[in-house]
Amino acid sequence: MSIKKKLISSLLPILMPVLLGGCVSDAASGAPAVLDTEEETADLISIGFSQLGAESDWRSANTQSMLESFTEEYGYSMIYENGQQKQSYQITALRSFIQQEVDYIALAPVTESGWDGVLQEAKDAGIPVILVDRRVDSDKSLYTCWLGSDFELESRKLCEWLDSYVNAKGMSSSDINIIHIQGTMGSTAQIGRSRGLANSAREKGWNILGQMSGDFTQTKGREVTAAYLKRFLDVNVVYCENDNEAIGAIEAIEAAGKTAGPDIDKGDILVLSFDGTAEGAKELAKEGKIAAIAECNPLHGPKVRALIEAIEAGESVEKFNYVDERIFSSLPEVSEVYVEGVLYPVEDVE
Ligand code: GZL
Ligand code: ZN
Repeated sequence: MSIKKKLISSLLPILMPVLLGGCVSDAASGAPAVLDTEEETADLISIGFSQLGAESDWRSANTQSMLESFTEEYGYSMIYENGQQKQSYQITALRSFIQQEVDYIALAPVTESGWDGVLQEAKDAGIPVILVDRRVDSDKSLYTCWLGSDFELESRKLCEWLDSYVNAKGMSSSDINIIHIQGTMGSTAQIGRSRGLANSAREKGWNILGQMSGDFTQTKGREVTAAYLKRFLDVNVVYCENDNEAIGAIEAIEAAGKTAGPDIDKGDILVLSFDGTAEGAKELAKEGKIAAIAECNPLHGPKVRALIEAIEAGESVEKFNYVDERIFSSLPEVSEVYVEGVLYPVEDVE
């Protein structure tokens, strides 16, 4: 129940008798009257959740985590809307939540720009907005807080892994020829994972032969990789911005008669990925067809609920809240990566 509703409902039992001309305490004994109000039917907190789509295994896990974290037994009623990766659908969903006077809005925005108007409407309606997973470029005053990943850190971990692996294989950075399959353009995950690769490639001296969006899907990941393999015969690394693109890329590599594998010094193509959610991708990583995965943790539900509970309790919450994430590989050459002064162990694929 929102703070507003809680206040009214807590005052009601006291005000009601007065309002009805009764008195708050029993005149004879002076003891406070035991108001026989109905057993307080726990008034559920309503939350509208605008999810951006269902494009990937990560997204499905994220949706599942949110839905199972906001059930009646936790005291919530959730309205879930799938935006099908269209911002206009998400904005329509937010407007319907505002119309229904939900207590909270959770928004996983497909891309960062274009939210100022509807976020202002939510603010004017007094409905706190919690951003989940990706961010918006709107003014920070238009949302209560955000929970998600440090996408550029995910990328730096994977790039440090690649740098160590190339050295372990006795190759030089100038031998590295990367095709870069980007995520949904303009999404926070794509922005961070692309910036991380661009900075690392420049610092290490890798070659990026081409980059194009695979929209975080297997189909487009396969199509873009197939097109690039026709154009560039010396590709030896495919950097995919999520598991589903990596699965598609490996299909394209094998369809082209090449090998996705660890022996980059013997003509294999090394595939790198993000998420570590899709079972298929974890299997491929166990086989070494995906060389390393930077984990992207989709299980935001319990953390979003904890944020709302803190807000309900009148506590202040951090504006930006990060989830912890690991790096996985089944290849033995690299046991840890060092990024901005922090050591991250490379964990075996689960
Ligand atoms: C990252 C998330 C990305 C995943 C993709 O937090 O926004 O979107 O990495 C998903 O799998 O489609
Ligand atoms: Zn992440």
